[in-house]
Amino acid sequence: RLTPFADCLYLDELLSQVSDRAAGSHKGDFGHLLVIGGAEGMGGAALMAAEASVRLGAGRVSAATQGANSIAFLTRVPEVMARSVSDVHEIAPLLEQATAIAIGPGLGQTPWSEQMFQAAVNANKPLIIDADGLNLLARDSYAQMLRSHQSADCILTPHSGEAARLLGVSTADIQNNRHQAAQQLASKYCANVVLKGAGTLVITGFENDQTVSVCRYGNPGMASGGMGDVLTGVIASLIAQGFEVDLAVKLGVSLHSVAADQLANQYGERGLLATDLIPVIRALLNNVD
Ligand code: NPW
Ligand code: AMP
Ligand code: MG
Repeated sequence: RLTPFADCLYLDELLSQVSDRAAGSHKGDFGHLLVIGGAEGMGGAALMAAEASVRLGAGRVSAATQGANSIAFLTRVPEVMARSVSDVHEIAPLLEQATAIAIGPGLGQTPWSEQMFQAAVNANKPLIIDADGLNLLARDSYAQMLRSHQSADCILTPHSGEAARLLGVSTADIQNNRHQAAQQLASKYCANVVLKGAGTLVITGFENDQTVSVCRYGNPGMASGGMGDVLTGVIASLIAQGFEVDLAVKLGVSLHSVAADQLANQYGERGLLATDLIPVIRALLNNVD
């Protein structure tokens, strides 16, 4: 059910808040994102998030992944500094240099994933949690850890299945009352929330500064694997490079869905790939037709 009293997101209005880069800018001005994910068999998810983030303008992007996945990063997107990390000691220097962290795409729920999650939360930097990061967060001990260690901005990007696990209800319960579910997530985790799906709901800020928005862009062509992983990379990139969280989240959600609409108009909905969106999102952000 769509929410009748949420503000609609308008891409043009959000883009009007984006300033040009100063002529003398250097990469250090646009942050350093660390993407953590890619357990065996799901390296593509972390790769898509990292590729989207480097294409959206983060000054530097590092990726912490598992096993042989790092070779795929080097061949597909050498701009990303990818490294296989096996424990908290190896990820510590990567966390130290990051200006924002995205954790979850293809992370898995293994002892390795748990170590990565704990280290990311303890770093206390702007943190985007998606996919298996959310599945870990559904455990009480991790929810408690987030509440006690995270004072920097936190953004949760669940689909309805992930939201159901976080709130301990069924997916149908979430779908039947998406607005209430998003509100509950925001208050339970003291986080900004993107409740994905047709009519994505976005809750940003707290108490009197809180806004609730709905994204009317997007289409069922987006119901394909990897779409959410690209969205994570887009939002994380904008945050890492210094956009205010409120703008980064709303703009990221809108850019992602408008790009999907443009591609669906051109080629149809079936067969839309998550990575197809990346150059279109880039052009939209840069205001290039
Ligand atoms: P159903 O089936 O309809 O009853 P999972 P995942 C529900 C990685 N990936 N509206 C759905 O319910 C991710 O990053 C890797 C309503 C089902 O039960 C994660 O780390 C890829 N319900 C990992 O895989 C590409 C919805 O949720 C469940 C819903 C697992 O993530 C793919 C499915 O969710 C993937 O991104 C909606 N909009 N969406 C790669 N190339 O490496 C979902 N559900 O079990 O959390 O599985 O989302 O695939
Ligand atoms: P994920 O399930 O994590 O891969 O994320 C899927 C992405 O595609 C989210 O941004 C959803 O909002 C979007 N999406 C999936 N299905 C639809 C749909 N039917 N209409 C609009 N957006 C959708
Ligand atoms: Mg996902």
